[in-house]
Amino acid sequence: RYLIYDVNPGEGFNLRRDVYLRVANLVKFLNEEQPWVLVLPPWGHLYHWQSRTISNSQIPWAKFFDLASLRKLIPVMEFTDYLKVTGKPEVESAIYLQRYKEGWSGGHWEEKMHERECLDKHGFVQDDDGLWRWWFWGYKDAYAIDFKCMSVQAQYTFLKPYLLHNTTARSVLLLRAEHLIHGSYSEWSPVWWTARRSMVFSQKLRDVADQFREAELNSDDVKDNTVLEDWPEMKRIHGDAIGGPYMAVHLRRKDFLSSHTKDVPSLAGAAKQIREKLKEFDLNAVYVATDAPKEEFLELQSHLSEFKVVKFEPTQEQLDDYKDGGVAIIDQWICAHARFFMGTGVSTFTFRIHEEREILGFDQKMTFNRFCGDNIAECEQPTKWSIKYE
Ligand SMILES: Nc1nc2c(ncn2[C@@H]2O[C@H](COP(=O)(O)OP(=O)(O)OP(=O)(O)O)[C@@H](O)[C@H]2O)c(=O)[nH]1
Ligand SMILES: *[C@@H]1O[C@H](CO)[C@@H](O)[C@H](O)[C@H]1NC(C)=O
Repeated sequence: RYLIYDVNPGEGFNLRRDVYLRVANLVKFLNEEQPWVLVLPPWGHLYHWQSRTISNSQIPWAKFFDLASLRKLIPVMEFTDYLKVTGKPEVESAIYLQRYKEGWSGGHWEEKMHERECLDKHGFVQDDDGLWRWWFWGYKDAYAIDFKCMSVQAQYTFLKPYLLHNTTARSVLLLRAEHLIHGSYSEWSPVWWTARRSMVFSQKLRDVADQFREAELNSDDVKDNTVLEDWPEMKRIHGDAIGGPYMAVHLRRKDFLSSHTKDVPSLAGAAKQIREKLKEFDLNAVYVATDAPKEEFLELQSHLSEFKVVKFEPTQEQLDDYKDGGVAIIDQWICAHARFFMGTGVSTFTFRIHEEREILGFDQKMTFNRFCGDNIAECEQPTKWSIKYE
């Protein structure tokens, strides 16, 4: 049987990666009883998909992740392969997950799910033949035979008996999968980490990032003790990884400048915090991952003129090939290999780097650090280990 899923169009790349873990683990638990395959939803900028070319919006997972590694956790296939294998652009049952209209009754949280009237704009429309049409990531022929809305308040494991016993559909599409929470299998659980470890970046993107590390930052895995092994075999303890002779930062700007003023310093403030750490660890190079426009990067560089300050700048050709997601992954991979890392509080992008460094085996003191806003007295260090839930 096939489980397909989708996430709220408003969610960013890095939160979507966390939703993958929930659905992947659901499929892992389903496979204890019955063979299920997880069908991977094509990547794309869902908000803007109409203004983009189809080839730009239907990005396969293999562009970003190593499918052989994902498959060491559960069987996965791309949506295009699902269409080929099943021979028709059909999903038997589409289930749109939603909240309960009445909220939490009595402030008491319990796991539950019930078929209910639809509360949100879901985009499913029944055609003259009774088939449910939806945008299906731009695969316009696709349809669902059955569609329903389901109020749900549960961790993902709660869907297992439902999928096994309440529905006989061979293919089930779960919409708004971010409604399912990790619950007891959150990031303190080995179940969470095992799935997280399987999300290895694609070889190609890792190679690009590794070449940059070598050419610009004098960093290579053997010297740095960061050789990546097959993830199920890989055993590291904190402090095993040394990292390259550079510091890396994730400096989240753009919307965070107004929405998280306590977490984001001015560029001069950021430079001051970077300088202190470079001196503390006797390093002279810093890698900058940021969503800031070029002028801001240049300004940061000018505040740190006595040091080497670099970032990965894709050529237009590289950007067309790797896409925004690939460039973000290259940034994350380079940050994950630095001797010392400083991120931005509450950014999911930073959390993903923390996790990568945990997997590689860095001392936690070298990972859980963050920028403090200018003149902010209480700026918690080490940064809290926290994942943003729906
Ligand atoms: N390449 C690159 N992109 C970044 C960086 N920081 C943020 N972004 C982009 O900014 C956007 C916001 O972050 P997302 O990846 O969507 O994740 P999110 O869940 O919205 O994360 P936060 O908003 O940071 O909590 C995405 O398009 C990122 O790719 C960075 O350092 N490098
Ligand atoms: C699933 O089936 C069980 C047993 O028949 C029933 O009690 C339950 O309400 C069903 N769940 C949903 C969400 O329909």
